[in-house]
Amino acid sequence: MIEIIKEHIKEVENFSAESKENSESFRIKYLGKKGILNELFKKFKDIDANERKIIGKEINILKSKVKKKVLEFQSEKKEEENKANEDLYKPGFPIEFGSEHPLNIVRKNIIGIFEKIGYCISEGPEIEDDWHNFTALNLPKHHPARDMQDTFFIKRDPDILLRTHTSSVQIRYMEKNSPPIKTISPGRVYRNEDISARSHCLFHQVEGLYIDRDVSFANLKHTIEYFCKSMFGKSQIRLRPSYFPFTEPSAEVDIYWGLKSETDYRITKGTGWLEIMGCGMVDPNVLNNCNIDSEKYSGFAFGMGIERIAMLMYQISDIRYFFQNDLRFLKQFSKIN
Ligand code: 2NL
Repeated sequence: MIEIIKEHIKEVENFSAESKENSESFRIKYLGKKGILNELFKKFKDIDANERKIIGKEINILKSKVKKKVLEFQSEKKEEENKANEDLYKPGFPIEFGSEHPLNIVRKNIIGIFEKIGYCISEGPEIEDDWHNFTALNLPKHHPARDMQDTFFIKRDPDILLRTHTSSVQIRYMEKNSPPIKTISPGRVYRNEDISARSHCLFHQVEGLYIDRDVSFANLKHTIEYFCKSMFGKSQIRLRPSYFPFTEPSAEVDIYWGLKSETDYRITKGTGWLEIMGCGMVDPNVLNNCNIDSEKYSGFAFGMGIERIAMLMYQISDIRYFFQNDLRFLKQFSKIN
């Protein structure tokens, strides 16, 4: 008897149904009322007690193999039916629209404004060497901005670091191109700020650079006025003397925001004026460092923090909102409601 059962097991294992009828007759042959399994169970009753254990086990193996095969056919059949019933005209599942990050919206706005007046976009590595981040920018070896406090170093001697401004991109651009140069460099920058609840290490910046014959401070002022008018709808600005190692003279740009609302009072500390960026005439040393003849060419540069501009545009009170990825915050910038 054991041979007969083993024979059946082999047959079941090798069976594959070519058609619906085929699989149905297979099911009846084994699982039907007068099927093979029932017949085997009938005979099982008359078997010697010492053989029962082994034969019972084999019959059960056969039964489970048959059941598995039958289930396989059934699921195959269902799949085919589902495919046949698929309605190709059915509308798609609704997709939830995401929203653009406010920093991205503002970055694109800024870029668009400068592209209109002929600036190209330049990008570069976030991991920089000492030359492009510091030395070429006229930052002497012991300048405080180079301090461990402000810079994330990846490696020392030679120094490899996370760029602290996107000026490094513009150094690279000047090394590869000759004037006239008109480029803006948006990107991430890193500062090793003191550890406190309010501190953060990643910022976004846009820097601009224009180099040609006879570029003047008046050109710089006019460009910034154009930018402020396009970005904020306000063009009353003032340039306050300032200092950057890479520009001379240097200035801080304030925009007249006005004092129409309580928020205006709060954000301008009651003065109506708001600082929005830094700028200056590119220091001749910087031009020479990039093999641009400072006797022949001059230029201006400016830099602004995207977070700061976005906070003004959208009246965001805390910079940390940008990095928390709280959907309640982010959804407010959706174009589709
Ligand atoms: C700020 C001030 C500034 C620059 C960036 C620059 C770049 C080159 C040469 C000279 Cl390659 N200058 N960039 C100049 C003045 C100010 O940024 O407050 N940024 C957030």
